[in-house]
Amino acid sequence: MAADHFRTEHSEHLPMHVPFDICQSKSKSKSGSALSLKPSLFAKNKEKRKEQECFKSSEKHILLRKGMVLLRKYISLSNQINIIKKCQELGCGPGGFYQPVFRDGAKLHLQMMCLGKNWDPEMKSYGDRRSIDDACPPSIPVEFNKLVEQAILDSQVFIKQDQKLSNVEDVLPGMSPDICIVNFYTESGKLGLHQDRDETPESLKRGLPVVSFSIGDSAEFLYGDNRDPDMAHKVVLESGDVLIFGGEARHIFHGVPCITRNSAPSSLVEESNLLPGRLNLTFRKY
Ligand SMILES: O=C(O)CCC(=O)C(=O)O
Repeated sequence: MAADHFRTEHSEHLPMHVPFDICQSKSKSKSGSALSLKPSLFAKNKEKRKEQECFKSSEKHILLRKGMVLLRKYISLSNQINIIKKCQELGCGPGGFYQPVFRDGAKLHLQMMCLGKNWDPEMKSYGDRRSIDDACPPSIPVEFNKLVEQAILDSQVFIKQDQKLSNVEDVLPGMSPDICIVNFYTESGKLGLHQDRDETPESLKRGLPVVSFSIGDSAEFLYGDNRDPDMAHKVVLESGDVLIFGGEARHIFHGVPCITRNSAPSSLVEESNLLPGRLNLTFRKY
């Protein structure tokens, strides 16, 4: 991520680093001061019907542009819950979630945690430890990597069939990630348009894809060829969606202008206790 376009909020105080828990505590959710109420059977059935209709009426895989694929509802509910639980556990431990603050007091409008390698938003570079507390980033869980690799393979099969291509690796190369940035957006979270360009020159030159998981509330996702949001295309990313951009699309400008309140599947919220907001994991190869 290139950092200078994210800073929009100023504070005179230096932040204290307290671990951020992406899930509501169980006692709270049971005690009536819950942030989300248990969905009714009617609401649950409505959600299921909506999901089925969505699969019937629209394509599950969408080619947004050359090298850019959206796999709708790709991550199963149980895998989404497992990902939330793992991110909660890692996020509350050493190297867990924090809100990045720049030297001038500007803040990112999200909570961030790095896996594999630390990405420093101020320096726009990767390293082994982060400056706020010298913590090493946790490793990427093996099951996350497996899902990423499978999503790329499925996208390649889709592109091959859709575009009648013989060498799909030229359009969307394979990738085994060694870094992941996990973002948690509260309902007011956002991220300005930027390019992901801090990986190694080789990784960028080869167009090794960025793979992004969306879990929780939906988000508007903007993408385009420059930093101007008015020129950008928009797609809504929903819980369970996987977005992949590699090859020619690796250098697109992209960002998240807003989160849609109360749009997470109620069964996901009920079973995971995820706070209102959106969990996003973006995987790359350093
Ligand atoms: O939240 C998203 O969908 C995008 C995240 C992103 O652009 C990044 O981490 O570089």
